[in-house]
Amino acid sequence: MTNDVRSKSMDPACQEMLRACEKSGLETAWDRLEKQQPQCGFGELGICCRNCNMGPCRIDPFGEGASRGVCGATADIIVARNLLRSIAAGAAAHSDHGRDVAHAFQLIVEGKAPSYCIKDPEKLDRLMKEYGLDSPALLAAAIMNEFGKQDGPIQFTRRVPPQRLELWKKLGIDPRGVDREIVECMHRTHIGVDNDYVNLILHGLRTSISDGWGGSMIATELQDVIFGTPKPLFSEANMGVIKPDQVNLIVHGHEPLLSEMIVAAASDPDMIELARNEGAKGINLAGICCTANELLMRQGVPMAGNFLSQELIMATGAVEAMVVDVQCIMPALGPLASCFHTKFISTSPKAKFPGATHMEFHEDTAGETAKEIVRTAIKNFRNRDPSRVQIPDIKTRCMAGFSVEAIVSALGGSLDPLIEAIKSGSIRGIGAVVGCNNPKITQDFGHIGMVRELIKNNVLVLTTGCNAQACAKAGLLQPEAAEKAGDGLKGVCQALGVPPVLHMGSCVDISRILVAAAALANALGVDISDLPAAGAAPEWMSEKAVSIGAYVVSSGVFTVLGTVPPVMGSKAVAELLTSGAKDVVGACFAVEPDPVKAASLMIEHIDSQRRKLGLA
Ligand code: CUV
Ligand code: SF4
Repeated sequence: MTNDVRSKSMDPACQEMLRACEKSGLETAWDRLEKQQPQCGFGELGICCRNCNMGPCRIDPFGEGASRGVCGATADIIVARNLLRSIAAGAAAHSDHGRDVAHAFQLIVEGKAPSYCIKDPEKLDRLMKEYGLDSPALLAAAIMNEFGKQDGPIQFTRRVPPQRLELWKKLGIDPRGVDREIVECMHRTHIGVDNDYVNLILHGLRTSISDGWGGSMIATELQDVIFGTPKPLFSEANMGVIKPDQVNLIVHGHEPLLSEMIVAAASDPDMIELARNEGAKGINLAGICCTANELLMRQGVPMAGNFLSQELIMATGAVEAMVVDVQCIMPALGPLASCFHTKFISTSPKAKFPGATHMEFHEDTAGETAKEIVRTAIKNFRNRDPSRVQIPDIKTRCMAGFSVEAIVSALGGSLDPLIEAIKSGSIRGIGAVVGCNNPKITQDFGHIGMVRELIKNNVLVLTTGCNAQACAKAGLLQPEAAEKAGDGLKGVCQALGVPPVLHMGSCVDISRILVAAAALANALGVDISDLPAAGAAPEWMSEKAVSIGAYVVSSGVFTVLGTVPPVMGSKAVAELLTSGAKDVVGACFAVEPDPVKAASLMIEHIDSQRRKLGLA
């Protein structure tokens, strides 16, 4: 059985909890994945279609049965349409998050969201200048307007190097507002509309760009304005951050609009007093998934774990409340919470769950709701059954907070020292490693295997999302991890006192990586596709990751995927994504589940880019 647990997760805390769950008969994602075996082959290949009621249709991958759906759609069409719908859903998730932040920003500016304030007025000024506007109210209106912009362009796309913008325009993929692009995805994939796989995929790229350089970037920028631009700080990661003698409040999901208010409420002296009266030593807050990343980056709140840790964290029996908003929250948490005293609290009108208590969150009453939630957690402390508590005593120190602004200031005010280090070869290139956990891959194994290999080979790693949390748990976000890097990278990190893996935030903060890439390319006078850089999502699972992959490649960055996307049922589409795209957008995808081999692909690419730039 021990072996079995090791094949599920490489995180020792998760392994301990997996054993505990097995013992007490609690079901987890890994058990459910097993019960799904064998998974549908048509689905895996992307060749089933339910887009109209003449179907569902499926294409025989062996070429013996049906080669067309009832309407005549081929595997190429079906695969491309399915891919487009995934991009639409992923872009929608990120950008709806961005919209919520923009809406909150507008309310703050209008004085209608009294619980919030503007923590980074300098960034606000920079954004106003970028938009050519002279008041926060006008900026708020202009940004709200970006989402539904009918004719484009969206302002932040103008941050790309001129070559890239020309290319996008030439290809017709310089996007309009993300809402329009997403609607068009749904229209084009309706029966009998767009049936040209290249045309479909080009629109997918356009949609993804409106996410990466639009909705997601708006989320990041305005979150910085409201909650502050991250600066380097230290914290801790893994389940050992859960405290046996305190009220443990776990925030999970994505939008800091909610979680920042909970941070404030949990540090309110009245609340702490209340917790003491209930017999607890204090209130302990920790995060899961991107909410954890957001709170770590700006507040130093510890991270309890990443995506696949969520059930295991609840299974410690020490969680008074798990508070969630949107995205990556398993509906399995409802039934699991009922096995413990844990209150599972949903907060978004967009996301309700069976077994959850719904405490709806609105910007104008945010502070009050947050206090109510914290109070609920505190009152639940007495219901904890100490005999059922098991907290793995495992946690790791980590450094985070590397916004582009923080990186520039760590470098002494400009990107020049980084460019010099890249030119001299002490830093071979940049690897952006991001994305989820997926129980099809041993938890964190894809992330850690790849990142270790990259830094060993002097590739500076930029990280976000669940990869960042995997790295944090494995100790790779400590300055001391420089020891594990090649000599060149080690020297740079030690001189600056930073880790070889820089935590840049949540999934929407991949926009920070885009901004950094654009700034580097602009400084060198080249396109992003000329940089010695590569991206990867070793354990991706969500549709958001599909949109991310698409906008990263559209921006010119070669990207390796660790789990196979459902496109293999069409040779033409798979070929376009893994090679043809290179001639179109100057970058393509590769699929490589072995993390070390995948890292080699990235390093090979970085080396060939260096040669093209005339660097040794
Ligand atoms: Ni948004 S999208 S599992 S929490 S990175 Fe983590 Fe990050 Fe994937 Fe979800
Ligand atoms: Fe079948 Fe075509 Fe309808 Fe899809 S759109 S379900 S392939 S008939």
